Amino acid sequence: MAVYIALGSNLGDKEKNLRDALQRLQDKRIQVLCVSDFITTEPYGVKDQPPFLNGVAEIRTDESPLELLKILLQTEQEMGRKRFRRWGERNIDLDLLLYDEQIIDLPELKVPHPDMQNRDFVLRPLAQIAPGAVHPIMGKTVLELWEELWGK
Ligand code: PH2
Ligand code: MG
Ligand code: MG
Repeated sequence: MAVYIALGSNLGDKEKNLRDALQRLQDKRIQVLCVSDFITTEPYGVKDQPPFLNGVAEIRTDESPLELLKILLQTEQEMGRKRFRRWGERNIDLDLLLYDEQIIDLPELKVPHPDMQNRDFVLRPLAQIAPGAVHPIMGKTVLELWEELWGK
């Protein structure tokens, strides 16, 4: 079983925010198995905002995908996240990318993350720690998706 989450921050002490989030997840019985390098990335989508620090982590948990989503959102709230605008600046963002090879299509949760194949700031760190992880809808590995994004 392999579950991957994305971490991002572009407000405040970004590295501290990512590390704080990982610690808070561990305090909630979520085992952090592996963490990618943190990379500085240009804002994607909404461009008039500060650069991001991004990374991904492999975690292990007994929580269901929906329970895990709740924990991720709760952790963002605990850390005082404010929502200024969609795709805008935030001190912490925790997104569920892959949950084994499950496909979930609910209004509140889509897994795999519906835009992950278009995001270098997700695929690059994910390819570092899980190049062979499979995207269950596209039927491709993370490494293949990353190479395709770069071939575009
Ligand atoms: N998150 C977004 C929108 N744009 N750009 C970068 N570089 N990194 C992010 O984490 C990010 C983004 C919405 O979640
Ligand atoms: Mg996000
Ligand atoms: Mg999010």
